[in-house]
Amino acid sequence: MRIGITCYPTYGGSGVVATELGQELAARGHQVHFISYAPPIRMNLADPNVQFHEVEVTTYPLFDHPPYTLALATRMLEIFEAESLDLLHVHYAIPHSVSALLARSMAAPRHLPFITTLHGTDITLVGINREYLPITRFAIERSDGVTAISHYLRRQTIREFEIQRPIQVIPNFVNCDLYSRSGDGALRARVAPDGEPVLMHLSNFRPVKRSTDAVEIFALVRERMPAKLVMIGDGPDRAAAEYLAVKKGLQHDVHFLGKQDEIHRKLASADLFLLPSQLESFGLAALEAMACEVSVIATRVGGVPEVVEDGVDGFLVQPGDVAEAARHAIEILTRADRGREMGLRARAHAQEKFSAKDIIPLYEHYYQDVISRSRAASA
Ligand code: GMT
Repeated sequence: MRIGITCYPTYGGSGVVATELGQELAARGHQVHFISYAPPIRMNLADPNVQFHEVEVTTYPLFDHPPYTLALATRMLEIFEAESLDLLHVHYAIPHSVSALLARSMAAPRHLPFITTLHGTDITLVGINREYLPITRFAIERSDGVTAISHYLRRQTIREFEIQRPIQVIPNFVNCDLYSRSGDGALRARVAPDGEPVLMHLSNFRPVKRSTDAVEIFALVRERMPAKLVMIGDGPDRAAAEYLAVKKGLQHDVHFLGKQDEIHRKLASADLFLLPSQLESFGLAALEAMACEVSVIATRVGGVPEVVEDGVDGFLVQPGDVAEAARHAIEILTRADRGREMGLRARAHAQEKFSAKDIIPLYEHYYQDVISRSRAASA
């Protein structure tokens, strides 16, 4: 198939899922065309089946807000014509589904079906603001196919948006060959030279991630045992988290690495992963950690219980309950095996339910289904 994929190219879960989906599809012989304003992070431009098409937004003094949605729709149509795309797959409803809807209308009577994948904040935060709700609902209703990355998000979309159409749940996935314990241990050797346990947090440091809670949890752990915390990523709350680490006198134990590539290598150095978010529709970073045999302490919110099984892969706590999270962390890290058995179970769970090799065919079938339904509807 020839597939156009649009996503946010920045540091965020939806862009990561879209990019890794594109690469997995390319590895299976499909032609994949990314259409966005910048090459997505984690994109492998060396793959001959992957191409990137930049959307340039012309600006003019009259435009306080350059019309990206329109430029994107135009570029989608151009790529459809130039590359004979079979379909468009847009990740994150706002504004990508609206651009795809416009592109499909402009392409008619030729077929340009589009699929919208909902990731979370497009529904739970952004979408429920009244100014975006009607147009987002319209574009979701008019999509040729809609998927959600968890059952929680599907339910939430139906409830908040009063959506009538079917929404298929296709969960996020992880490449278990790449994400494994066999990543190099260079990071561990650097941050924990005396063999201290390593806790890790990875996010875009937006307020919804409660990244400062990771520092609070670590501070309670550190009161009881030697340990190190690695904070990966960047975003609005990074400065607050750094300040908190200094305030607690932990600046030598907490390492802020900023944005990183080769995440699988970093995660493989961890003993425990912390995801203390206020809300997660899925929690992709937790799944990636699990694949690297790292047990997880996360919050019991949104779609997280669909990913992290409480007491099996790690533990779930209420958002903000740093004391309970720290209690679990200390319990795991003081076990004779320092949580290795739990980490192994976490990987087995990731392999069994969320392995890329099982999830990518679900997308392929869904694409075929959408293409045939769209052709049948206009025959
Ligand atoms: O969480 C973010 O700030 C990023 C956001 C995104 O769309 O990039 O993440 C959402 O999509 C991820 C990939 O599907 C999910 O793993 C995250 O749980 C989800 N975030 C929220 O629901 C807050």
